[in-house]
Amino acid sequence: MCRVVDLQQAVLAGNDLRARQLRADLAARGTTVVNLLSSPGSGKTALLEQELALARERGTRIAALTADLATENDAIRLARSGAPVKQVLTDGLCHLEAGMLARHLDGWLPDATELLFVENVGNLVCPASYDLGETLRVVLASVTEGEDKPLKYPTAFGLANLVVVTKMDLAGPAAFDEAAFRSHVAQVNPGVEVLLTSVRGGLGAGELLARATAAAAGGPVHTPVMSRTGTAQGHLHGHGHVHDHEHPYGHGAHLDGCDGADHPHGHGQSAADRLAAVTAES
Ligand SMILES: Nc1nc2c(ncn2[C@@H]2O[C@H](COP(=O)(O)OP(=O)(O)OP(=O)(O)O)[C@@H](O)[C@H]2O)c(=O)[nH]1
Ligand SMILES: [Zn+2]
Ligand SMILES: [Zn+2]
Ligand SMILES: [Zn+2]
Repeated sequence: MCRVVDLQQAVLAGNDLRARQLRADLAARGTTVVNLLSSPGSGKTALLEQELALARERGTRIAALTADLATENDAIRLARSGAPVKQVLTDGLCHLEAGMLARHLDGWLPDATELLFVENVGNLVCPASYDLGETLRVVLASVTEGEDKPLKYPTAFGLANLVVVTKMDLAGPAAFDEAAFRSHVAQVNPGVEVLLTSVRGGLGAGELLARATAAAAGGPVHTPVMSRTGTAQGHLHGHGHVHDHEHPYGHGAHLDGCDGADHPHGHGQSAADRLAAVTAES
């Protein structure tokens, strides 16, 4: 079991290295990456469709890459904005990695792209552990998912530079408790901004684009507490052992249903956490 944990650490460290390289390469060509994470169906593509269209109207040089397990539906939707769009089929892998992203950008990403939005695979667990060289990591949650999600997925929410609530038009019928949601976000990520949006009715339209544009211009970006207390590489891996070891999808489900044992999703951001993980899993 120790070997498995070590392997997970090694894979994540390898990803970190490639992510740092990618971040530097993209910075050199003037491109800022925004990484969008959420559960399946939270509304990543819908929000992106809206923000891409606005960006095009304003003349912002924007592009989008969307990752999906199996279909090209999202790319077809996003391409209607007229922005360059690329679909990555992950063939069952439930997250993107920095090396994969770099390969897909190579020869595709138009020169002078200011903003690249990356829609990660719909999954709140392991995409959180993979830095993609982004400047802004945005975690979305729709009002129908429940106010407790920040506590159940502390790594995803804890490492976000920005949190976006989607489908606010359904807040009433869903009895969404905004105060509770905000308080849960603040527990795992104090100080992070929570944006309220709806693509039906346009609440918060253009706000994500504005945050991305500001970050691209070198404006201040929220630094999550978790990233400061993370590993030597400067960010935390794995499932965020802030609370009890939560695995909503479970390890078994993840390994069986996802991409097998070659898909480590690290545990343990410190020696103590690593020890706890080994003890718990052996
Ligand atoms: N009422 C309402 N529905 C929305 C809103 N945003 C998205 N939806 C709906 O929610 C469903 C899922 O939206 P998507 O944009 O496909 O979600 P996604 O996060 O991209 O999904 P995956 O790529 O599968 O992870 C669609 O039926 C959308 O029409 C919103 O603001 N209000
Ligand atoms: Zn989508
Ligand atoms: Zn995965
Ligand atoms: Zn795990």
